[in-house]
Amino acid sequence: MKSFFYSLMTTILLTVATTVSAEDGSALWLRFGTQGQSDVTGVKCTAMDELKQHWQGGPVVLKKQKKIAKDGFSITTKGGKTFIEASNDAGLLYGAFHLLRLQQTGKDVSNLHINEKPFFDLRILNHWDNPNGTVERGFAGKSIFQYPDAEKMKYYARANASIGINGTVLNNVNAKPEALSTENLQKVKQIAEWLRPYGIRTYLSVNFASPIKLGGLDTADPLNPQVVDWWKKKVAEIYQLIPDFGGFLVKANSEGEPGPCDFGRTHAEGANMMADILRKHGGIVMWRAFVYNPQSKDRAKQAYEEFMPLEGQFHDNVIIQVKNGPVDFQPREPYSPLFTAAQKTPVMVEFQITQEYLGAANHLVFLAPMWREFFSYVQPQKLRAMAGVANIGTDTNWCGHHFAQANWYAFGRLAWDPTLTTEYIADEWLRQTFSNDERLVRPMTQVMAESHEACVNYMMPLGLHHIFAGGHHYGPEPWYDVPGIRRDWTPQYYHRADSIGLGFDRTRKGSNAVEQYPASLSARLNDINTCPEEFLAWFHHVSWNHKMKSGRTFWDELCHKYDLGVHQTRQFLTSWDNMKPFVDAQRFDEVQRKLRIQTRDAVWWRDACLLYFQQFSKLPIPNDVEHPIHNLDEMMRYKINISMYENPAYGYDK
Ligand code: GCV
Repeated sequence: MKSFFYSLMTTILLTVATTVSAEDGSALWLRFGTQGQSDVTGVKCTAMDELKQHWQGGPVVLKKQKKIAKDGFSITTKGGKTFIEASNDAGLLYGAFHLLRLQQTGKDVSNLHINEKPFFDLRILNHWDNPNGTVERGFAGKSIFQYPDAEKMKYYARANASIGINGTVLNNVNAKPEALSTENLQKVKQIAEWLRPYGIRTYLSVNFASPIKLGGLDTADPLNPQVVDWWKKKVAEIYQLIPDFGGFLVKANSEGEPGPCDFGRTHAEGANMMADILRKHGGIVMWRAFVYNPQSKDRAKQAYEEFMPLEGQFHDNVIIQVKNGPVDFQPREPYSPLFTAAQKTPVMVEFQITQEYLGAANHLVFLAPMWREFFSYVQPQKLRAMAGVANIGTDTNWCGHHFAQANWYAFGRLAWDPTLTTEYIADEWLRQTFSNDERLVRPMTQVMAESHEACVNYMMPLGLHHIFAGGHHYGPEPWYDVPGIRRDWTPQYYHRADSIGLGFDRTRKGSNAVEQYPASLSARLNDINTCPEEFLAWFHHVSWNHKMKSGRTFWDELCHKYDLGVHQTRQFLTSWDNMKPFVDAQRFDEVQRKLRIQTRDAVWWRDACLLYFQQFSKLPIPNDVEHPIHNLDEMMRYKINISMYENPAYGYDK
C-alpha cells in the first residue's frame, strides 16, 4: 500500500513538473527549452548561432540574396532543407527568429514559402533612463544601462531582434548634458558593440544646451559658428567610437527643457543644424513635437500650431516624432492631427509602451488594440518610423508585470507589420510565453483583447482624459489642484465638470481643435450627434442629460461604463484563476496578485470619479450599478506616496 502511494505521488509530481516547470519570466518569450541539434550551414552570422542553439527541425541553409529588401527575408523548403535568404545579416536573423517562432508556436514547418519585409525601416525603442539608474515612468526597477553586462545586453538584443526592433535610444529625453561626456560615450560604445551583432543601432537623447553645460560656451544658439563647431567635434568623437551610431533624439522647448526658441530660433533651425552635422556620418535627428505652454487655450492644439508653420523647412534627415495623441499618452486619445496635416514634414509616431497612464506595472492592459485604433485613423504609409517608450528595467521579468512583456512584444510586431491584429499578436505571444495549450491561449487572448477597453472604462470612459493624481499618474484625482499650479497640469482643465455637464468643448464654438482634422472627420467630431461616443467628452461639453445611443442619459452611461470596467477586471481575474493548471507556480501567483490589485484599483477609479462628478450632476447613481462604500471625503483623503520612478507595491487597499 505504502509503495503504491509513493509511486502514485511520484507520478503526480513528475507529471506536474513536466507540464509546468519553474519559471520567473526572465526568459521573456524566448523560451526555447532544450538545445537545438540541427545542421545549419551557409552564411556565418548571428542567425546561425541562434539556429544552432535552438532549432530542432531539419537542415537549414542561410544564404545571401541581393534582390531581397533590406531586413526582409524569405524562408523556403526545398528538397528536405529549409533555406533562409536575405540581403543582409539582420534579414537572416529576422528569418531565423521567424522560423523559431513557428517552432515555438507549434506550427507545421515542413513546407514553408514565406516572404517578409518590415513595414517601417526604423523600429526603435526610447528608454527614459537616467544616469543615476532611475527610469522616468519606469515601473520595472532600475535602468538596465546603468551597470550593463554582456549577458544581460545580449539577452536584451536577442529579444529585440526576435521581434524586429533595430534601434534603441539609451537615455531619457529629459537628457542630461553628461549624456555626451567622453566618459559616457565610452560606455555607449561598449553597449553598441553588444547590440550590433543583433542589428540594433544605438542612439542618444541630447540636451540642446550641451554646448553651454558641457562645452563651457555662453550660448547654444544653433546659428552661432562656435556652437556649430562644438556639435561637429562632438559628433565626430561619437562616430569615431561608434561608427554606426544612429543619431539624436531631442526634446526641445518642452516642459522646461532647453531648445532653439530660447535663442530666438525655430525648431527647424535647431533640428537642421544637428541634422546637417549628422548627415555625413549617416545619422538622423528625431525631433519631438511634444510641446505645450500654459498660455494656450487648448493644450491639444499646440503641437500642430507650432509645427505646421514650419512645413517644408526641415532637412531630409530630420523626422518629427509625434506622440500618438495630441495631449499625452492618455488611456484613449484621438490621434494627433499633425499626422494627417503634415504634408511636407516627415513624421514618425511615438507610442508609450510603459504604462504611465494605464496602471503602471500593476494592471494587465494589452496595448495592441490602442495602437491598432491609431492605425485605423492614420495610415501607416504616412509615417517614416515607429518609436516606443520602453517598459524595460532590471526586474527579473524585465517589465514588472508578466503581461507587460506583451506590450514590448506587440510594439515590435506592429512596427514590423502594422496590419497584424490584436488577437494574432496576443495568440503568438501567449503561445511562446506560456503555453500552446488552447485552454490557456483562447481565454487569455480574449482577456488581452478586451483589457484596454476595460481600462478605459474604469479610468476615463467616453472621452474623459487626464484626471490623474498629480505627479505619479497612477490613481484618480479629478479634484487635484495646488495653489498657483499651471492650469494645464490640473484635471479640471481637461474635464470641465459643472452643473451643465462634463467635457472640454473643442468644437467650432469652443477651442476649435476639431478644425485641425481633415474636413469630413472634423465635421463628424464637431457634431455631438456624430462624434464617436468614445471621444465625446474629449470634443464636447456634454450635458448630463444628453441622450446616448444606448438610450441612457450621459450621466447614466458614465456610471455604467465605470461599473462595466470593474466587472471586466473581475472577469479577467476569474479567467486567470482558471489558468492555474497551465501555468508555472511563480508566474501564476505573481499575475494573480497583480490582477487582484487591478480589480481593487478599478473600484477606486469608479468610486472616486463617480462620487466626484456626482457633485456636479446631482444625479443618482443608477440602481443597477454597484454603489461606492466610501464617501467622497474618504476617497479624497486616500493617497499613494510614490515618485514617478517606481511602481506602487500595491494599489488601493481600503
Ligand atoms: C520624459 C509626460 C511625462 C513625462 C515625460 C514627458 C515627455 O509629461 O509625464 O515624464 O518626460 O511626457 O514625453 O517628454
